[in-house]
Amino acid sequence: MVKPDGVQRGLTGEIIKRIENKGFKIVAMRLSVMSEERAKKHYEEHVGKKFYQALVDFITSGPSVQMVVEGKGSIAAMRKMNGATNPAEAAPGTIRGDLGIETGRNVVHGSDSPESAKREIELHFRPEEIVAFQRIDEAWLYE
Ligand code: DAT
Ligand code: MG
Repeated sequence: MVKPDGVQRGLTGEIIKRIENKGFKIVAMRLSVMSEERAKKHYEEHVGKKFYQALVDFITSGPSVQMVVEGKGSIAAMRKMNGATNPAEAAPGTIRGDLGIETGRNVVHGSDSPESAKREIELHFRPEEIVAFQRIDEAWLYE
């Protein structure tokens, strides 16, 4: 997901470009302002933490771009491409390392495991919104 700071800063295209250039496939995508109810479900693992309410307020503060990214190893690879949670500690070359400054404005979200990816995909998309298609370059991406 491109978070509201990323959308407001005009970084959506840059982030999509990195995903596409890597060779991954965006099989579902939507721009929307996340409802409070959905945001609370999205971040339910953080209930009770001191930053939880600020996180929910931030993620619902404007449009974000939710995506389903498909490809071999895509969950772990997207986490690496996103970089460390705190942009100050994120390596150069990562989205957060290149494009962010503070933890509470770290530009992107990525699912952290197959289980959370499944949960988050089901939270944000209906099955019919996920589109199966082949990239024309797949023979050159996979051996
Ligand atoms: P990540 O987004 O890298 O998966 P996370 O799941 O631990 O990180 O936390 C979710 C978001 O919550 C994170 O992107 C930014 C915010 N956050 C995490 N730790 C924080 C902290 N110590 N202070 C403020 N915001 C924090
Ligand atoms: Mg997380």
